[in-house]
Amino acid sequence: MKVNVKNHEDNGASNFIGISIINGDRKISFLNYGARVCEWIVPDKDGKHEDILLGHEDPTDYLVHPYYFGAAIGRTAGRIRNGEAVIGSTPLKLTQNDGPHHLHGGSHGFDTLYFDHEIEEQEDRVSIIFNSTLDDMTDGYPGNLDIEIRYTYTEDDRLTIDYRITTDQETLVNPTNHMYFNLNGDLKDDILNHTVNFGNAEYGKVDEMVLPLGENGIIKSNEKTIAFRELVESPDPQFSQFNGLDHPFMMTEESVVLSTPNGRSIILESEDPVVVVFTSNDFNFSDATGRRFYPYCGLTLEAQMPPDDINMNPSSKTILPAGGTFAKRTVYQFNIQ
Ligand code: FUC
Repeated sequence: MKVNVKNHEDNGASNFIGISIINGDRKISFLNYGARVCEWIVPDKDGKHEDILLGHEDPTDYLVHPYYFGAAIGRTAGRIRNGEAVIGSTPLKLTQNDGPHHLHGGSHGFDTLYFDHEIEEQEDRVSIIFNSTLDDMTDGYPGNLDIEIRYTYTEDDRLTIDYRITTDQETLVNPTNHMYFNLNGDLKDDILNHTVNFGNAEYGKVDEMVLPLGENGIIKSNEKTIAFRELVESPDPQFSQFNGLDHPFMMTEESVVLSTPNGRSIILESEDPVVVVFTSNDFNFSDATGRRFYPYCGLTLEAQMPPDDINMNPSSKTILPAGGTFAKRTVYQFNIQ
């Protein structure tokens, strides 16, 4: 395996550093800004190599498009109702960056940080270790935070994400990753031809601003694998309200399998209780290099604790005590079938 590091200083984008891992004819690329996964080039069953992630060639695009492409998300993924939460007896007032609500850690979330990086190379694997910090009360969260996000890519095309977060004061932590997959490759078709196996396909119902209602729904399907077309075009008001998905699905097994007719699949392995699936329902824009992003051009598989857990669950595990360390692992395994 080989590693290439590209400093984008030469084109005026002074703070951007791109890192690519080359695994034979496969390649995965990262960016220090937001500790992002930007590109993942893999073959299909006919040996055609294409990118299965949504990303931008010009890193300055990540500054202007608000969709968190490939980014690390934190301190807390998803929305917190009205930006309000109480930990212990301390009321928090978090940045309201999504109407009245708090979304994906606020305006200075992990996606906006320029991470330092280290590279560890071994024979069958490469790790990129991104480190950054957030100051006490940034976006209203107590605690100076140390953030380490370690991506490890192994020869068998397995991307492991290890999160390690420490705080000096009691705070909230619920990180995830916001890669958008399109296994058709190079965005050439939408994700409606993808299928997913969520186990029993129980999901959390949400209101019109994507806040949890505290009730679950079950997707009734004759097949164990559900077609995205069936979900996105469903007359169920839960899905028709967004013309697609923006919902937490319960992890009933330890993995979720995403597949396409071209043989590519991704298996998400996680110990988190939910995976949030967003199907880019409202996308309609082009980036600096003219790449066009359209409705259903990608979907996320965001492994995490439930959104707004702090307000929904009296024993929420999203509270990290002073001096505590949060650690979790999420794995995305690429396969060809
Ligand atoms: C997902 C969704 C949000 C938002 C964002 C870009 O995580 O839950 O609704 O649109 O991505």
